[in-house]
Formats: sequence, C-alpha cells, structure tokens
Amino acid sequence: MPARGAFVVLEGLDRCGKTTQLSLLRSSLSSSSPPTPVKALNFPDRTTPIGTMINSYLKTAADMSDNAIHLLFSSNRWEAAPALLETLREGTTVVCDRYAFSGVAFTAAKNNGTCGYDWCKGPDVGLPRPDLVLFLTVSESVQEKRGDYGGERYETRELQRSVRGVFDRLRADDEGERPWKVVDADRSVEEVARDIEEAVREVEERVRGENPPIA
Ligand code: T5A
Ligand code: NA
Repeated sequence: MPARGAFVVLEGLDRCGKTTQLSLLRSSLSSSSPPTPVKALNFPDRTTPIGTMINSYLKTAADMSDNAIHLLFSSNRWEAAPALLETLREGTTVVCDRYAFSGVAFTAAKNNGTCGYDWCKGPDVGLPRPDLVLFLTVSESVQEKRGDYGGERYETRELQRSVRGVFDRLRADDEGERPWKVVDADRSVEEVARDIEEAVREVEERVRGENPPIA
C-alpha cells in the first residue's frame, strides 16, 4: 500500500491570498520531478446544494440564524469528507483553502451568546485532521486594498478584527496537535509562494516517511 498523501490547510482572513497561493502551489507540486500527486479543495464549496445556500447567505441574498449557517458550513465539509479520505489514502496530497478553523473563527467572532467558541468547535469534531496549517497573515490596510474586498457579508473591519482574535486563540489551542506555520502574506505573491512551497515539501516528506494514520 502506498504511503498516504499529506493534508495541508491554508487559513487566514479574507483576501489574504489563499486562492492565489493554492493555484501556484498546485502547479509547482505537479510540475516537479517526479511530480507530486496533488488535489486542491476549497471551503465553502459553493457548487453543492448546501454550498448554494451558503453562497446566498454570504452574498446577503438570504438570511439565517448564526447557528444554522454554522452547521451548514460544517455540513459542507462533512459531505466532502469521504472523498477527501479516499484521495489521501490513494497517496495524493490535498491542499485545502479554508477548513474547520475558519468555521470556528467566523462564527465565534460574532460574539453571539448561543454560538460561543466551544459550541462552534462541536460539529467539526471527527473530520479528517490536517497535517499542517499554513496561516497567512495580512495587515488591515493591505487587506482592505486587495481586489473586491467588502463585497460579502463578513468583510467589515469590525468583524475581521474579531476573527483575527479567534484565529489567535485557535492557533494557541491547536499548536500542540499539529504544526501551524505563520506566513506573512503582506509580501509579494512570489515571496509568499516560496515559504509555502518549502513548508509543504517538508510536511510531504514527513508524512511519506512516517505514514501516520489519518485520525
Ligand atoms: N467562512 C468560511 C465561514 O464563515 N465559515 C466556514 O466554515 C468557512 C469555510 C467566504 C467566507 O466564508 C467564511 C469566510 C469568508 O468570509 P471564501 O470563499 O474563502 O470564504 O472567501 P474569501 O476569503 O474572501 O476568499 P477570497 O478568495 O476572496 O480571498 P483569498 O483567496 O484569500 O485571496 P485571493 O487569492 O483571491 O486574493 C485576493 C486579491 O488579492 C490579490 C489577488 O490578485 C486578488 O485580487 N493578491 C495579492 N496582491 C498583492 N500581493 C499579494 N501577495 C497578493 N495575493 C493575492
Ligand atoms: Na470573502
């Protein structure tokens, strides 16, 4: 049986550059010699029926309680989980734009009494566990200047500040479980890409060598 693939998650505030970096990473891994089998995923996956509901919520076309939308974001990961596990078991590395950390960070950031930090974590317990979290940091002034910022529901200065705080708490609580690499994403696309590729090659090598179980 081949060693499983590594599961790498990119996290960060809105417009930190995850999508840009994910596509560069995918091409650099698949064009290396020998090529690394790699698959890119992103959450929310707006293409499924659940994702369609999430999309209307984010575009502010639909309203929903904070608890209900939180559970939809989580369901959107659970519906992808069987295929994700299968891909990793085949030996393909998965790089993923946002995951359960975003789920907790954005809902808990609302400071709504019925969906506090601990409640927010519950629905994602048991999902496939990432081997590495790449956390892209972006300063407020850079973020707000990036293309299209401000169009979706969560893209306000006040909420993004609160999200930043919850991400810090998540990182502190999670670092004992798996490595987090903080990447300064205010820099050029190329500089950020270099750091990300290096970290991913390291984790790839570790996972291929140790072939740890996917919990
Ligand atoms: N959410 C998500 C939840 O509330 N719960 C959950 O469980 C999940 C999974 C949508 C929202 O949903 C929330 C979080 C979000 O508010 P999304 O679809 O990932 O999530 O939306 P965004 O975070 O807004 O994703 P974007 O695709 O818009 O931003 P990215 O991917 O971080 O940034 P990217 O690469 O598209 O870049 C944005 C712009 O900046 C430029 C790019 O060209 C682009 O114009 N850029 C740079 N410019 C200069 N220097 C660099 N280094 C640059 N990198 C990118
Ligand atoms: Na956004």
